[in-house]
Amino acid sequence: MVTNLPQEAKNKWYEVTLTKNPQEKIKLMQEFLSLVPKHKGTEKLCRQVKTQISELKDEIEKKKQMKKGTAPSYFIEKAGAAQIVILGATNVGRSSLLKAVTNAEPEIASYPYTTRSPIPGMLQFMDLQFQLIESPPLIEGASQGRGGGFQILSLVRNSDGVILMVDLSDDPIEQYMMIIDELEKARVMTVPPPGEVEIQKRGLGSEIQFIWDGKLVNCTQEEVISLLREYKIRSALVRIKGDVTLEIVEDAVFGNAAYRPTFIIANKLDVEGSSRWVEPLKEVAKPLEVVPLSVKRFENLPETIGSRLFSLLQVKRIYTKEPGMEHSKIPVVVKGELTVGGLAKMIHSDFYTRFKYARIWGTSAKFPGEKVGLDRPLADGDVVELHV
Ligand SMILES: Nc1nc2c(ncn2[C@@H]2O[C@H](COP(=O)(O)OP(=O)(O)OP(=O)(O)O)[C@@H](O)[C@H]2O)c(=O)[nH]1
Ligand SMILES: [Mg+2]
Repeated sequence: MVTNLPQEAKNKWYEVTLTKNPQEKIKLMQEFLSLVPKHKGTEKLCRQVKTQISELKDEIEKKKQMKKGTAPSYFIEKAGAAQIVILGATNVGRSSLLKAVTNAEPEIASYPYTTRSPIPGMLQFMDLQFQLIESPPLIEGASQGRGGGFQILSLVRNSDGVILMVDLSDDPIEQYMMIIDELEKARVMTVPPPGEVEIQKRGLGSEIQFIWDGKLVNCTQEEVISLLREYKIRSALVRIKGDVTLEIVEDAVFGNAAYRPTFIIANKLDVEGSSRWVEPLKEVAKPLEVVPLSVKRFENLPETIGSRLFSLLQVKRIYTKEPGMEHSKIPVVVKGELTVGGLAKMIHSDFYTRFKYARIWGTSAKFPGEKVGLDRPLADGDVVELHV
């Protein structure tokens, strides 16, 4: 269901998108909210806009603090194949996990709120590394800024994935629901959306143009164009990925939600009575994977976490080689799909523009050294020799 906002509200949102000034934006967003009729169909939208208002207020506050030099920063430079945030309520064992699988030495204590700022560590898995970051504990109301919530949630937004950690000895379902709820309010999704829309606004004069990496579901191209017109979007590049409904298009007008691949570690399985929570938690958390374990007792933890992340993020290691030479020992590491053309672009634009052919070895090759073009998809472990 699209929200069916009155045209007045749609016009107001257009004004919101025109201004860059945060104070002005907040004022217009508040005016926008007052124009939105309150019912079930607009609930989610109102929540999202309220979160955006809170985030802007926080941004203004931080800028002030920055001038005074008192702003805490949670930003951590990315390293390794991916940056993963260990997220959870207090005392669930986040520091214990970080210490068990990385080189970091966080403080572990039986009392709550030990970790006050994010702590990074590197997890070695096969010939690559994942960067894990223990986040300070997440509390209810984080999406409204409680307990440093904005900083924690922006840490999550900037990451490539999440390990959501719960404590099996203390109602893990409640912990799980609280965290998912806060993430949702902050427009972070833990399961992939069926479709995505990217709206790139362009200068006046051009029309609405589509790029198709998917299809429209239950709506026509004309309906999409007329919905966008109602929001005064008349010239834009609109990329349709996956299965896109009119609702998803409208969502994109208000700023896209971010998808962060996630799996759950249900810790403290060693505590008596904990195992009774495992099945109910799995049921509630579907389709997220739940890994019940005890950080204290578990052996082979780096391997277990590493392999989970490897498949969750669809990591691929591609080894390049020059003719007549051994392949490189250090792989090019990517997440998601990659073609020979994509690899060439990654290495140097010259390899792409002057590309003649490539030879490949590994699972993607029909036979060792097969000659292929730019479109050939690559798999983990492939060796590629580019010819220009
Ligand atoms: N029984 C049991 N206790 C554990 C396990 N893992 C961690 N703990 C204990 O749980 C307590 C909290 O562990 P931490 O690793 O500090 O937890 P945290 O999530 O980092 O906590 P804060 O940073 O304070 O929010 C400590 O007393 C740990 O020894 C486990 O697998 N089993
Ligand atoms: Mg800790």
